[in-house]
Amino acid sequence: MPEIVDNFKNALLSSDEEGASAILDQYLLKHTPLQFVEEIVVKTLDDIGSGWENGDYALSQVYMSGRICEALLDRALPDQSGQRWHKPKMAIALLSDYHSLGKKIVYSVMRAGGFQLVDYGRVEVEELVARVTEDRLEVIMISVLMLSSALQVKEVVRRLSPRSDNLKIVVGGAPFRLDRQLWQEVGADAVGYTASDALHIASSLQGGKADE
Ligand code: B12
Repeated sequence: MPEIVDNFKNALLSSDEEGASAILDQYLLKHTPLQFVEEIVVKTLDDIGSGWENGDYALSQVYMSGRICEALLDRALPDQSGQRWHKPKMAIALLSDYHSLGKKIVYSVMRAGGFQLVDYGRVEVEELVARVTEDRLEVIMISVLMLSSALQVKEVVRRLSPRSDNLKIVVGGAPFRLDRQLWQEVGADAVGYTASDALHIASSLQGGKADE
């Protein structure tokens, strides 16, 4: 494991937010915030999650690690970009899950990349289907971290399919990273494994111009 990942992990496990923050600042001298997310945060939290599963760490350490990463990324990821792409008409949601960090990151990265999208927050199937239909979305991005939540996408697809021909359902989150066929099994149109994948997918589905 590279030294920085090791140091970052130790800072998180000992709830040392100041130490973790100093590592972020040092990293940003030579890298982008998105690289920090993808090279350091996701790897470290994955590792802490496996450690918890093996009984090496307490749930409180997992919890504090998530909270510290959230605070750091609120500071590091820009939410603004001068111009916004209003097409495709898009929203992002966390489906039936309390693991909010992935959605938060994808939302910030999409905004920083110039896309306009609505944040539905945490929703259950019923509310998601209603909002997507009402807003006449062209793309819904769904983030999950629990396998049980990933399987709920099936129900979302089943209920939305007869209603909108133009809708694309894009999924992402750990269960899809771990099982590379799962997105097809739940009937999604596309999957992303990183926040930058979300940008590429949105660009490939885009038909309009920046208009703000
Ligand atoms: C931090 C964490 C928590 C924190 C969450 C804090 C928060 N505000 O998010 C807390 C402590 C609250 C928590 C609680 C629980 N957790 Co937890 N947690 C984790 C952990 C360690 C890291 C998750 C994380 O934030 N990763 C970092 C983010 C940035 O990664 P990400 O979500 O994958 O997102 C990236 C990509 O996937 C992608 N992406 C994400 N979404 C989308 C969407 C689209 C459209 C696209 C294109 C891309 C994309 O972009 C992101 C950036 O690159 C994982 C371990 C793991 N391997 O994932 C376990 C894990 C997810 N948790 C697990 C469990 C079991 C739980 C609990 C049930 C524990 C318990 N017994 O209470 C609860 C349940 C909460 C609930 N009901 O939802 C299990 C799930 C197992 C399973 N099979 O489903 C895991 C996998 C741990 C494990 N190895 O067992 N957890």
